[in-house]
Amino acid sequence: MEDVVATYYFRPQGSHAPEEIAQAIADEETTGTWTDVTTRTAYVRQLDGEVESLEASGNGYIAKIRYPNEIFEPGNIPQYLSVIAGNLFGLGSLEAVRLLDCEFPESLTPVHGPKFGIEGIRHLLGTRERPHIGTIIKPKVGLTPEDTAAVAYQAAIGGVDLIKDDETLTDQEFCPVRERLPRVMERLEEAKSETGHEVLYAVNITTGADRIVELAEEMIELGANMLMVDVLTAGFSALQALAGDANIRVPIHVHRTMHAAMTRNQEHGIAMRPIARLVRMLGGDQLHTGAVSGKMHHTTEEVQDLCTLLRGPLYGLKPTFPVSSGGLHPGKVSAELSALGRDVVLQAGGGIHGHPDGTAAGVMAMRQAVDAYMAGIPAEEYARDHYELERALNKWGAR
Ligand code: CAP
Ligand code: MG
Repeated sequence: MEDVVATYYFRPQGSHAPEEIAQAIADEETTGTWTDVTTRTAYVRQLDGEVESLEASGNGYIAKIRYPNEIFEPGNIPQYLSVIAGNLFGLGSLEAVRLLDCEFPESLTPVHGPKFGIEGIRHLLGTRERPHIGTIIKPKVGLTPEDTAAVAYQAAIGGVDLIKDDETLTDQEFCPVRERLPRVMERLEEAKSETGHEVLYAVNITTGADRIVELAEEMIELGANMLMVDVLTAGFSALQALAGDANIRVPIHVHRTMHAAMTRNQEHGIAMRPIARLVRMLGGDQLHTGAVSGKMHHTTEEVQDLCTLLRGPLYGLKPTFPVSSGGLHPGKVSAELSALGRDVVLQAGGGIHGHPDGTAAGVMAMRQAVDAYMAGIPAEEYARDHYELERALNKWGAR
């Protein structure tokens, strides 16, 4: 059976030789420890990790480590992570180490993947190829269920495809989810009777592992047409349980809050790439990838690479819809689409609700910016006869 190959960047501590360090990672994550032990018998050594390649890179080195297939329990993602992203990060002989990627063979790839994926979501909304527009209810927290629903209604009549809770809004006293959800769905139905458009509302069900599936099923009973989960704070197992549940037949929007604690430092931590790979394997229908022109720290290449990973071939799994988000507004649409292509969700919170003429106008301005891009017309030129876009560009600029 094919093995698992993990790629690490590392910088040795002091005078440790890179070969020694790479082997120390391989040993620590398979059959070794800091010293030799008499109990590491010949048959156990068949499970040794192996340094497949090692080369100098920047201030450090890049090593590919091959982990035998047999040390992974098929489908047990927490255990996978305990191997590929476990004790190695604490080794004193390392000054810094970053997990850059990890490729799992098909035998270790949980079968489900996204239930809907890009085509499935496009089918739900009746869109063929244009980018989707998403918004996040803002302010992040504090609105009552009624006011949340009113904001959702405004976004829906403006032409949005997706509305989501923000990553910190769940089931607080000021906005109980069992009151918020039905009110939002009611207002979306009202908007649909006026526009004819379906709108997805990703209700944030991030909660403890002991209740998340039950809560998800209850939300679907209450009319939810999409779920949202903060995958790093809830845990990969939460996503695996939701996506693997046959009773959950709505798309899952995956937020990645807390990722920057691991992904931001280019020398130490876990790159977004292995996280994105796991989210797609585990069934995330949409995943935040960052924005090439937004407020968060990203490089264009990094975001493009994530989109390629999420949309490209992976053991026949459906593609995950990349979500470009974080500081976006209509003036940034062209930069995002030029870099990421059309199979992307452009998601804006402040860039929609901060429009001078309100939420609906903000969505219209985003849609007009997308239409301009699709027609090959510069946004500033298109704005001359598209009022909402003109007002947005006047406020935030055209890039
Ligand atoms: C964006 C957002 C998203 C970020 C997350 C926020 O709001 O709702 O959580 O996009 O970052 O709370 O900042 P704005 P990332 O549109 O108002 O910036 O997508 O990089 O995970
Ligand atoms: Mg947010």
